Amino acid sequence: MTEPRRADLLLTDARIATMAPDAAVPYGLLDDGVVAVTDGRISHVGPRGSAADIVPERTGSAHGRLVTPGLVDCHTHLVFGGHRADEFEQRLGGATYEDTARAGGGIAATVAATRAASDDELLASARRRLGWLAAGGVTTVEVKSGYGLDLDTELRMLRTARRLGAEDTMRVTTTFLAHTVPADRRDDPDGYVDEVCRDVLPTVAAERLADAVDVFCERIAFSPAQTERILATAVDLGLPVKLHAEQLSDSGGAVLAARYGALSADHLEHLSPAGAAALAGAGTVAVLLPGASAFLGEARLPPVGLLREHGVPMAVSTDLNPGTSPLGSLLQAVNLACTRFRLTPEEALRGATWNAARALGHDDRGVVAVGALADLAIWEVERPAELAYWHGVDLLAARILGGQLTLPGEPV
Ligand code: DI6
Ligand code: FE
Repeated sequence: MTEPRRADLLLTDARIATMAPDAAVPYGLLDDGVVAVTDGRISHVGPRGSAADIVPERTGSAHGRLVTPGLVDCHTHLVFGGHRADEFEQRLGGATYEDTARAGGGIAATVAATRAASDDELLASARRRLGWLAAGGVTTVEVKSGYGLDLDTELRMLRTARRLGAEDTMRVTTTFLAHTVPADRRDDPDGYVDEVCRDVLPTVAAERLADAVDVFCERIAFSPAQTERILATAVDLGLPVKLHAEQLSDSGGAVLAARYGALSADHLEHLSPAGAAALAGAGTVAVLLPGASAFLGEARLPPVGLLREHGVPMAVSTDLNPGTSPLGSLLQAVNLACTRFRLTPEEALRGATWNAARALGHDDRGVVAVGALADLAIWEVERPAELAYWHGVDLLAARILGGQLTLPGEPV
C-alpha cells in the first residue's frame, strides 16, 4: 500500500483546461478532473478517482465548471498618472497617434501627469487597475515603467509596481521600459541614451527594481542603434530583455530582439518575414496586443500566418496603458485576438496563459501541471472556447492564488 499524500486543498468535479504545451487534446482538456494543492503548488492533476491516496485538509467542488490556469497578462503599463480621454476624442476627429505624439501629446502628456502624481496617487490608481485585471482572472501581471523618463520618476514607478506585488493579491513582475526621449532632451537623443545606460539602468539593476528591460524601438522613440545600446547594457547587467517592435513601422526591431535573445518582441504589426524567422531562431515569444490595434484603428494586422509558419509562440496581452490601450480585461484581449487577428480560441487562450508566462521567462505558471504555482481561475462556462466568445461580461466564478481563494463566492 502506498502512503497517503497530504494536500491543503482538493478541487473536484472540475473540467480542466490544463493548457499543457505537450497535451494530445485541445486545451489539454480533462473533462472530469481533480486538482490538488500542497504548499501553494499543484501537487496532483488527473481524472476523477485519481486522487484516492490524497488526504486533503479542505475539499471543494467546481460543480463541473471550467478551471484554467490563472491568466498571465505579460505586457502592461498600468502605473501612470492621469488619463488621455481628450486625445481619444481628438483622434476620433481625425488626428493620428503619431501626429499627437509629435505635437507634444501622447506619451509626453502621461509623463507630465506621472511626474506630478504623488507616490500615494500612483499606488492608488495602479491598484485600481490591477483590481480590474484580477476580477478578470489574471494572477500574474507584468508592469512596465516608462512614464517617468527621469531617474527619480522611473524608480518611483518601479517601486509602485513592487509595492503592488508585495500586497499578495497578484504576482507582479516589473520591467524597466526605455519608452521615448523626454521632450527637453529631443535635441540630444544620444546623450539621453548615454544617461540611461550610464546612470539609470545600473541604478535600477542595483536596487533590483526590474526583472527585465524593454525598449520602444520606433521612429517616434528610439532608433535601432539607440535601442541596441540599451539592450547591450541590460544584458551586461544580467537583465533579460524584451522589445516593443514593428508597431508603427518596420524598424528591424524583431531581428534586434532575436540577436539579444529577447524573451519577447511585442506588437509586430509590421513584422517582416526575416523578422519572423529571427524570432523563431531565438525562441522569442511574439506578444500580440489587439487592444492597441483596435483602439488605434490600425489597418495593418500582425502577420499571424507568418508566425504560425515559423512556429513562433504567440502570447496575447492587454497592453493596458492610457494612450493606445485603455483595456482592463485580458479576456477582452483574447476575444479581440480572435475576431481581429484571427487567432483560434485555443491559440488566444494559450497566449494568455502558457505562452504569456514564457514571455516573462517563467515555466512555473500559465499551466495546470504538477509543480506549477497553484494559480487557477474557475469560470462560469462549459467550454474553453467560450472564454474567447463571450465578451464584455464577467465570467469568473473564483480565482485562486497560491492555493488561496482571493475572490469571494462559489465554489471552493
Ligand atoms: N507602444 C504603445 O502602444 C504604448 N507604448 C508603446 O511603446 C503607448 C504608450 C502611450 O501612448 O502612452
Ligand atoms: Fe506597450
